[in-house]
Amino acid sequence: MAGKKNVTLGKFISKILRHEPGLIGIRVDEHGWADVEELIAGIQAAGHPEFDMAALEEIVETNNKQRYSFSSDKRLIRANQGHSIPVDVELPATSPPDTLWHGTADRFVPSIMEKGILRMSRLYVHLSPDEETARIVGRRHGRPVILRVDAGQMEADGYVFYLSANGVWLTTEVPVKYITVENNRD
Ligand code: HQG
Repeated sequence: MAGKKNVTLGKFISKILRHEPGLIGIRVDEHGWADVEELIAGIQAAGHPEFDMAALEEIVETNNKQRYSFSSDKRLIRANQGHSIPVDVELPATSPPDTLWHGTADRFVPSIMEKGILRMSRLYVHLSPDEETARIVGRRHGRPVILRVDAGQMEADGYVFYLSANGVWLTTEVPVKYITVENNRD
């Protein structure tokens, strides 16, 4: 079980690795990798003097969504997906299942059904392999609505999909014609 402190530190690490490495004065390379020693030193200096490699390893291993990966020698670390900074985490293009799901909040649906699902501040639109996961994602923003995405037809029409190391499906956009609003049973 990840403790409360680890959840807080995990969120801090996500923010650093996906959005703002400068927050603790470090850099990530073009593939999203940060130097583990620099990350640890930066987090220590940011008010967590007890933070060390063992604590980082525990967070990486117990993270509920497997958000981070070490390089094989454990000298580098990166977020598996979710970036807003422009990095290439070298995801292979992967054939999606026929149907994928996107969880959003009810207030976004009119705009989505006009413009499609856009990547907003992130590098990709995030799609879930099942409705339950999509519902959890949608709930983060408000009253959840589940959108069914015709990924099979999108692929047939030339859209490329990527599967992150932690099971999130990514693509650049989902035009309206591939979206169906599911009945909201929440
Ligand atoms: C919405 C979490 C208006 C979109 C989750 C979403 C996920 C539009 C919000 C990952 C729109 C962006 C990503 C349009 C899209 N008009 N609203 N045309 N197109 N939106 O957080 O997908 O915990 O950037 O529906 O589990 O919610 O961080 O994306 O509601 O995998 O690892 O704009 O974040 O993972 O919100 O979540 P986000 P998301 P982590």
